[in-house]
Amino acid sequence: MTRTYPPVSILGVPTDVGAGHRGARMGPEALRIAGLAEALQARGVDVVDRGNVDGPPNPWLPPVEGYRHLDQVVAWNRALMDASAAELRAGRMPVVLGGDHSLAIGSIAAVANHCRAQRRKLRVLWLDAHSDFNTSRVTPSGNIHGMPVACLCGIGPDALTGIGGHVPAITPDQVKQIGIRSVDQEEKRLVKEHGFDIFDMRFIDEVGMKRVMEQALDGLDADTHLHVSFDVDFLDPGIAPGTGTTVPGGVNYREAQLVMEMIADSGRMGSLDVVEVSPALDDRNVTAELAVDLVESLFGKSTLMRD
Ligand code: Z70
Ligand code: MN
Ligand code: MN
Ligand code: MN
Repeated sequence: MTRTYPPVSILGVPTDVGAGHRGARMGPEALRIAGLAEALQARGVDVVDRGNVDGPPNPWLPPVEGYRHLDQVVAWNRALMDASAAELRAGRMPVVLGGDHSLAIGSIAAVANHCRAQRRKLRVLWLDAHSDFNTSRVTPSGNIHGMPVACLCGIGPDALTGIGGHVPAITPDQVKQIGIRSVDQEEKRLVKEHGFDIFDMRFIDEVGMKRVMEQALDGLDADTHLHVSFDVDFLDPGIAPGTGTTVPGGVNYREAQLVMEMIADSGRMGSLDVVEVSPALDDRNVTAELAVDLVESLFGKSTLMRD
């Protein structure tokens, strides 16, 4: 079946205020240079690049009461949430180019509000090496890119948990995490307590990616909006070195393609984040190029033989 896709709006979010390394602020340009818009246009998708959302610079300060750069993270997320909400209202699919993963708070808060307004269900696929479920009390770093899932589930500072006006923005049963292999000690306790589905690398090894994705996508229907939040450290560092916190033992090329193909086949993707590309750590932009290749598969590239 040949699918048609909704029109896409690219939103760049050049920030690393939520990260422990500086450099993800250059991610949006790297993804543009790797040809993201052109690749989707070549697939027949209506794409408009809205340019970058505005936000404050990175002051590079230590954490205060368990949070680094909280005010700056809030400012970036408010700007992104408003920009993304406008695209959703216009019937367009936001494709958000990060930037560090703290931006998922504003991105997903906008999507959650849109789904509530339209009485649609929301499923979040979180593709990441990390669970990003830390709190100010247990965080080893204070970096807010390690906290977005907790904030979205209502655990965190009011300025972030309440950003969309509805607390919690989402509930743990809406989140499926895939590729997880680095969770801090206390964070483990929290994720178990909240009980969302985590398909970690061991489970992927034992069960295989096809069955993992069948479970992660189970129960989607015509009334479900699927949000994909893709942290490139999901991928094995051997194929995706250009990110601040590489973790060995990640998802390989073929597994990653299968993930994207199965999401494409679901026909439900309504919004996407591509985050944590850090060009100064990369090898000739291979990580951004791989991310673009995988986004093409999210838009049906590799399923052509089955048309
Ligand atoms: C660690 C922390 C993280 C991304 C690192 C790391 C979190 N759990 N997330 N890189 N993308 O500091 O909270
Ligand atoms: Mn919609
Ligand atoms: Mn992440
Ligand atoms: Mn990560």
